[in-house]
Amino acid sequence: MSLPPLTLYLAAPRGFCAGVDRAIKIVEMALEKWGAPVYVRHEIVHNKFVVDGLRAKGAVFVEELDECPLDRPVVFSAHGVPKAVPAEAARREMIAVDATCPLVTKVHNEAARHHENGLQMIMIGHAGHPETVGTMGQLPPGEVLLVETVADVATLTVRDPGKLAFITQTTLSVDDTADIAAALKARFPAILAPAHDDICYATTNRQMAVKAMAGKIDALLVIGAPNSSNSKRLVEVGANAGCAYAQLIQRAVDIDWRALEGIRSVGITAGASAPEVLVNEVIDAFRARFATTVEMVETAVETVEFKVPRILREPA
Ligand code: 2E7
Ligand code: F3S
Repeated sequence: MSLPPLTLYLAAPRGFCAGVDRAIKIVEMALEKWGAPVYVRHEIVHNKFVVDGLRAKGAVFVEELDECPLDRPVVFSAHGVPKAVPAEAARREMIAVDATCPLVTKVHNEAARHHENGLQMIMIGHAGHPETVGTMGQLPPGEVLLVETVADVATLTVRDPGKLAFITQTTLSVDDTADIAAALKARFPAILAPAHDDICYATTNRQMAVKAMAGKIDALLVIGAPNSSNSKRLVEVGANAGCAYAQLIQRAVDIDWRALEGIRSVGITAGASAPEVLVNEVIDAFRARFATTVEMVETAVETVEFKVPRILREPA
């Protein structure tokens, strides 16, 4: 029996960004340097496959510092931590390695600089997400106000409309953020803005590739975790760009084959925390069911790399 034909469009860039590469390397190098167990505060990146792999090598994942013994190293996840967390680790005299993405640290520094200049901050982000919690936690309570939607802008109560700046989470929808930033500028004309926003290159590039493939595909599958902000944004971008069927899947086993019946072209991308082995697993699952042709939709080439912290480059 011959298999039905199907074209798989593969987004490029997709998958791991430089911050994720670095964060995973930090945990691996910490395990090499100090042996197991190495504690990691929060999932190093939001991917079960990555977390399970590191757990098998001796990493122990916890949510709070007080779950870590004093005599073992602790790594802070790529999403960043409130200022109180490294301060508490230092007070406890723990070895702490910070895997916060340098592009998140840049936003932390931006917030601190505005605060020193007497500005109150407004953060565009998602409530409760660890990056938002970490960035807001760089400043004292009340100094960073959160907005999630254009509607939130109208209800903000600020200290002084003439002394404001805004920052953003790095993994937001580029288009939604532009709308919220415009609403902020309309309501507070004096607000200081980042050059564009604080959305990182990886988020921007992955969204751009999805937009480029949207017109060619009947369905979009985004490989990523349900708690991965950047992955969820890719599903939304696909839906907004006209994909009638856009789904987040963690692995090939999550594909709803019945929903794909009769479909002839599928777009595949992966969030910044999803490893390429899972993309290959999904491609193989298609090859088993369809006469599959794979085509690349490449909208950017990424060359960004980040160094690991010095403590891991020095001998033990
Ligand atoms: C850190 C940051 O782990 P992720 O899925 O995280 P998000 O923030 O998208 O939920 O992806 C990698 C990553 C992205 N941003 C890590 Cl601040
Ligand atoms: Fe950093 Fe962006 Fe990746 S903030 S961890 S480069 S998705």
